[in-house]
Amino acid sequence: MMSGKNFFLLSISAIILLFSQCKTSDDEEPTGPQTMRDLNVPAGFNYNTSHNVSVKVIIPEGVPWRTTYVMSTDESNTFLKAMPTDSVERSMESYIHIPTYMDHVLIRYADGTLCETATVPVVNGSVEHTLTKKKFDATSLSMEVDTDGDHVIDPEDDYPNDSSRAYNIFYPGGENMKNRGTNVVIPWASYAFEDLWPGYGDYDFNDVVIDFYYMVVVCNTLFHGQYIVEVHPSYKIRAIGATFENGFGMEMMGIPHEHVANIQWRYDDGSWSDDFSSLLTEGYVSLRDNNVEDGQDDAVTIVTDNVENILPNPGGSSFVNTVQSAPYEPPVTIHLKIEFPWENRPFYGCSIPWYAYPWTTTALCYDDVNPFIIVDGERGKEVHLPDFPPTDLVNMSYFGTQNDDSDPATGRYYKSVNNLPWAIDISYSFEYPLEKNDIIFAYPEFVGWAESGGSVNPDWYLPEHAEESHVYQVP
Ligand SMILES: [Ca+2]
Ligand SMILES: [Ca+2]
Ligand SMILES: [Ca+2]
Ligand SMILES: [Ca+2]
Repeated sequence: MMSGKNFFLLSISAIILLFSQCKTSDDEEPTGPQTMRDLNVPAGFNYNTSHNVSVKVIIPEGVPWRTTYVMSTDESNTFLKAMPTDSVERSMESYIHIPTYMDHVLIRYADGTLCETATVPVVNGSVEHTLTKKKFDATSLSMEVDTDGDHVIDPEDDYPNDSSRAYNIFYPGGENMKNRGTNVVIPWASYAFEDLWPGYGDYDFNDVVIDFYYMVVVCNTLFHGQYIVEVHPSYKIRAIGATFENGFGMEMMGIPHEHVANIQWRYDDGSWSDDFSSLLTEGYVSLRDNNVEDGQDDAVTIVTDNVENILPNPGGSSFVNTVQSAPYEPPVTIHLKIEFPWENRPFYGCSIPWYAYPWTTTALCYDDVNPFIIVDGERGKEVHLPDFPPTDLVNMSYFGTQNDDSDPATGRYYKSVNNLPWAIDISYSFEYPLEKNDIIFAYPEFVGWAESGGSVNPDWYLPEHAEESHVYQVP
């Protein structure tokens, strides 16, 4: 039987043991990064969650020229629609812009009755496939009508009565091949900004959260590629976790401002308008006649000069949709239509936008889209995605100050000395972190992704990888 004294000593030992165990687990905790600022990110990493992938498809002998579709393997998304580009090699060559985690795509020719539909791997940034001919009834093919004569048969033509338009092509992806009617489902992607640049912020990446998709209207040629007729960016302002009043704009890099004929905008339920005065109320943005921003060589559109005018503070709080207990404000979408000047003349089977001549879908691509915020009403203070250059109106004196380690001479922009960004482009409408919740706690897989330069956890931002207690939940 245990004496009172022994029991006392045993209890003390147990308490000491318990205490030392607690101490051990306390000691172990700080081994991981405690903030985003602790990360060691390779210098060349650009935080891309998506990338360009070249596509080459060989079409068998005896198969008529039809549209090739490149889709996600579950067929929920269409990344490309294109007619053949080489009659001798019988090939269709183009590119797609897809999430880096996507390792296979689906290739379908026409409606799938002429060639076998195939799942094809993405290897080293390219997709190559030789189609296999199916047995088909040639007499039924002669029934296919091309009403507008642009070489795209009516069932494949998004504009069957318009020879100057053939397809709507979407990033991050459009709905399935029947691309008309009211059942259009378009996925969104997200831009997320930190607004204390050139100083570090708290890396909750919710100071401005804007979802987006881009629709490009192309005209089709047979064997001469695709030409851009219009660009339709759509921006959904979801959250403002900031006290600053920030603007938002987008530069089309390399497109001279005079190559844009006009820009119009509308809300979801509104009609197209030339008048930007209700979006630009702060007095620091001036527009040219074609609604691009004045003072810029390239075509720059300012969507709003103060996101808070579009998505007001509910109940006077300075944060919108980043504090779970605060009232929810439904996101507001602004659609833009950027038109290129026209010269209506037949060219390889369609009418080509004149200035848009060089702007094939390979010449103007996703990598030329340069979104940015304008910080707190100061036109010269912009925050861009890492390694994207500022516009002509930026105040260059901020670069290299505080935590910014930009080097304009080498094209290094908006990165800190340990290569942290102030903005990220996520190829999915992500559940952004709650106010003042560091993204490395909201998305623990972000750490390995960033520190490996993107080679592991490429889908860190999908909802199944979110820590629910650290992300904002739409009520
Ligand atoms: Ca047609
Ligand atoms: Ca057409
Ligand atoms: Ca922040
Ligand atoms: Ca914030």
